[in-house]
Amino acid sequence: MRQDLIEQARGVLRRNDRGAYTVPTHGLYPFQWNWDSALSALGFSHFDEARAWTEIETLFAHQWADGMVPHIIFHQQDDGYFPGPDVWDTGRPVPTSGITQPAVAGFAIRRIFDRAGNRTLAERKARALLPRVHAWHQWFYRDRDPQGTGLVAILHPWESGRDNSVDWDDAFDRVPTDGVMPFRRRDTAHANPAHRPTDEQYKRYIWLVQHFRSLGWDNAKLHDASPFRIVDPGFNAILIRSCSDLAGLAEKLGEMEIAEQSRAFATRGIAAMDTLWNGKLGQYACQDRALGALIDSPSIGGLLAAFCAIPEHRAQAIAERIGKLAQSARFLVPSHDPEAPEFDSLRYWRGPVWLIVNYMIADGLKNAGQRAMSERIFSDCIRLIEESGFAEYYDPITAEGCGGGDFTWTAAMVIEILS
Ligand code: 9YW
Repeated sequence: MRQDLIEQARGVLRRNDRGAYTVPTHGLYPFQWNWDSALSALGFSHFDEARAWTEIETLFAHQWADGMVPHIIFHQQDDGYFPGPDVWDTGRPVPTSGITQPAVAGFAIRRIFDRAGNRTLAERKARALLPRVHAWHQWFYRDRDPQGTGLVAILHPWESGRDNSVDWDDAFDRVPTDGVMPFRRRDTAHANPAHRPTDEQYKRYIWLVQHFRSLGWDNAKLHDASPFRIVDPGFNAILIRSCSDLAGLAEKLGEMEIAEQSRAFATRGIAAMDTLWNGKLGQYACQDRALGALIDSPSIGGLLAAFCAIPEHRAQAIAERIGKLAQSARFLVPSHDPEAPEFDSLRYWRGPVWLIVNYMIADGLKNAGQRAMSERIFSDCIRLIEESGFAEYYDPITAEGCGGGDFTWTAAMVIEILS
């Protein structure tokens, strides 16, 4: 059974492999996505280490001069996705988007390095990637935390990877829609519109893209010029974890300057995370940086905080909080609290379960000694696969598979969990 699932998952990765990068799924997402690639590399690393390194190398081959690593790389022409390269208009030789995504690459290369069978290859690849990943982290703390708070802001919901989370609703109301060019969505031709973000949200996504484009994609300007500036605990936890993993890797490779600076980012970040603790919700929560206030939204972003080394009592509180969610969700971890009025079991990031986020939460809880909850989450991932295959995401109550099928990072997580 277990070997069977691993074989099936490998098949998904092979089918979505375009040679030097993988697409998240055929049709809906025909390009390379940033955090998809880094997490998918974990899956490849169990049966083809060279291919795993290539996945991340291709991503970093498209890093911008300022250190930013874009969220989409448009390797080839495909009209099946909106917004395409013409809308972004970032002026890159191989077109890319102009925003970023969660910084999982540092974590991924450390994990692939640590367990690599081919040590010579791993050392060569890691040594070459190390300064590039570090430059991305430096970019984050320079351009997305200009006040030096220790925490970075996202400027677009797509950066979080949790496109239509309830977390953004209030802040999104302040994003205008006037002057948005007329457009035709493509996602709703591939997936059920009732499971996707709304047209109103899409107008605001595009308004922000047009606004940043009008500023010449100059990252030194975008932070202060964006009406949407959110400090997401999940996003920051991923960056912090990657900084501390990169510090360990740099030490092993004798790159002491990178090690020291990465360690300093992580230490400062972990201390600052506590400003996002929302006692009322019993979990971390987003902060609206434009208003300077915490957002009362019980989403998975606040639980993903467990991916970095938060204090033990906080990790325990997160495990308890997830235990409460299990009273109304059959499958952990719903992306929004099922008891909250905005919960929608099928609509993308407003309720469904995503295996990649589950994996990161469970990994963090395991490190924090919360073994029982960690194992429960890992086993729910496999139960979902057994019931509904390799979907993009799942209804936490019925286990229905939603969005795109044959999904790369879902398959990668199965290999990672079962291997
Ligand atoms: C979109 C590819 C991406 C993920 C994101 C997810 C979705 C793309 O798909 O966004 O156009 O909505 O929200 O996290 O990287 O799998």
